[in-house]
Amino acid sequence: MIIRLNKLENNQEGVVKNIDKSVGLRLRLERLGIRPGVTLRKISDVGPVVVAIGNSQVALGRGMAEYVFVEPKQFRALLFGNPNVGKSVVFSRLTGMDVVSANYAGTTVEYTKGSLMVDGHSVELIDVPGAYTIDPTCVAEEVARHFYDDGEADVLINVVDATNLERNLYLTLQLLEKKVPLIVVLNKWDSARHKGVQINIPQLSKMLGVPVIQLVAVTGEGLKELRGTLNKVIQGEVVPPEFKPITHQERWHFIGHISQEVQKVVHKHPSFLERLEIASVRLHSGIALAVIVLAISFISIRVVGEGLITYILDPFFNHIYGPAIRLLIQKVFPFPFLQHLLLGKTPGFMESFGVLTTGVYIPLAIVLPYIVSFYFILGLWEDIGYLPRLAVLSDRIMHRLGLHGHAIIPLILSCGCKVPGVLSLRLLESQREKFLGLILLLMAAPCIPQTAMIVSLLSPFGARYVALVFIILTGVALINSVVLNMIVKGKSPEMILEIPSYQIPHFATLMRKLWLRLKDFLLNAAPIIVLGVFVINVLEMLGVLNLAGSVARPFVVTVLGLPEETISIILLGFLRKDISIALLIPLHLSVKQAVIACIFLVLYLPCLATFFVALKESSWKIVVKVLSITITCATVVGALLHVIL
Ligand SMILES: Nc1nc2c(ncn2[C@@H]2O[C@H](COP(=O)(O)OP(=O)(O)OP(=O)(O)O)[C@@H](O)[C@H]2O)c(=O)[nH]1
Ligand SMILES: [Mg+2]
Repeated sequence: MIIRLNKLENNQEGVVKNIDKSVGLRLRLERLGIRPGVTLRKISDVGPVVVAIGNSQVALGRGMAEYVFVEPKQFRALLFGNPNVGKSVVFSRLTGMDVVSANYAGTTVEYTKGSLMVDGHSVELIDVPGAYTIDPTCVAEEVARHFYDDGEADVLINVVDATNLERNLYLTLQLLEKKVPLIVVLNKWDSARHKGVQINIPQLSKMLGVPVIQLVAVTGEGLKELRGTLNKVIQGEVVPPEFKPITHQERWHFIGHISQEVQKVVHKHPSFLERLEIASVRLHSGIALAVIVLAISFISIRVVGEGLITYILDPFFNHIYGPAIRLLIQKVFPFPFLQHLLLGKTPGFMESFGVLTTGVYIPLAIVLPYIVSFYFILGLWEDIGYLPRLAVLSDRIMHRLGLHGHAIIPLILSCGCKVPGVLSLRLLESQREKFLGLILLLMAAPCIPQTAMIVSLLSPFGARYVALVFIILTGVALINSVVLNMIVKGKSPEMILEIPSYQIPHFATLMRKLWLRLKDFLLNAAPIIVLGVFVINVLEMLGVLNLAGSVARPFVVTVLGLPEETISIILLGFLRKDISIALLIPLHLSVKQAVIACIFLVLYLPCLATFFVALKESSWKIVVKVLSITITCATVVGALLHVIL
């Protein structure tokens, strides 16, 4: 946006773009330093407009200022802090934008930009990925370093975990060296109170030479003060810190001194949660708890998902939506071709393949209930802080697969959707681990829409067949990873992982996160399902599916023992794997064929979205390698099952 100079706010900076007046005026202004490309700050406009350029000030008549066009520079604030201190919650609170937060390090691996208004000034806020230091040791820290270096920040907001002052201050001291106004925010003040941690804020502020604020980001307590301080920085009332660079040793020394001076920890008896924290990472109690957690998750996902389908969605679709939509379409479009396209051939919601019947029913009545239940449970464990503990427990098994325990997080996320799963592979350090992690999550973890479809296809034959598919998938993925770990060169690094304290989840934050993930499904995935049903319908009407069938016949029919109609489904599965499994329903496969088809469709290729994310996160070479492995595995397993079952 380009505006006239006199329209710039006081104290706001702008870059001169153009001077639109006679050459004479332009030359005069240019001599005073006002020329295109120069950054100036407007100081006042009581009489003439006064601007500061570098160290000098220039006053120019209001009429003259009308002809100088500037692009206002947005005030830029960066949220820096260690992983898992609550930066994303602070970001959501300030900008009103929703970003995912969770109680483990590395939730944010990409930065997010948002904006907010502070007393009439527009501020751009960036949620920088968590970093322990600005000397990068992983991808997230490299992104943080990039923001530290680029010199565009007007203020740094350092979010600090108040329960962990010493460890967090290392980054704070590094940020102080940047000589950009800094606000230190002591977040999780509620947990600090609980744990008996007392911090003398005025003293800390004096020792660091910057404003320090206490905050409970999840409830918003202290947010007003943060905005107030931000406003002071905008008004130029907060000077950049004068802090001379010090060495690594000196930094730790200074931190020791600070915490001695400002922090007091009152001894409290270990709470129930603290005792649970210890039990969760010990061998026997840990495994017992993990079994309980997994059982609770599994049962609740199933009960909630099935409950929603049986008691709410199925009755709604069968008794209200179905009759209404059929009546409407038959009245409005009396053309058989269109009716076929929109409503399909048969009345059954799963078999008709009409855009408005099956196309709407699959995403909303079959997949959505499981998305709701899965992400609710996942969000709960995420916010309680259970996942890093599962990482500790699974470390030994994961080592057999060439990974360390932390890889359990991408794997669990992939059970919801592979896209965030692949993104969180950034948590892993070496290329080798990323490669092994990618293969493992592609093979072992069908996403929740796929799982929902497998359940709905196989449950009529009995729950044991659903279990069989998952046991085979897990077995194949494990064997494959063990073998790859032996073949692929290199060693995986040891695990260093921060384990956060358990905390009682904040219900509103939890629900916001659930809504964010549901919205993502409804806006991004559901329309593709509808589109997929449409494309399949058209291809079928044009006879393309039959043609494709005859080409791949020997492979599908002879090797996998599947009927010819599945060929087109396999070809289309790349678009959306969940509909590809739904497409099997009208074929009335035998139970053996259904099991083989499900396993083959899960294993052979990832869906299009996952494919592109994997490509972005790694390289062509790696993706091609990974896909050749998954296709080979799918074929071998399919063929073996055809012979064995
Ligand atoms: N008790 C308490 N919990 C908080 C507070 N602020 C954030 N949390 C929780 O702390 C956890 C981490 O929050 P995030 O916002 O994901 O942290 P982050 O700094 O963005 O973490 P990364 O993206 O991993 O660097 C979440 O479970 C939050 O609900 C707070 O003020 N009090
Ligand atoms: Mg974050």
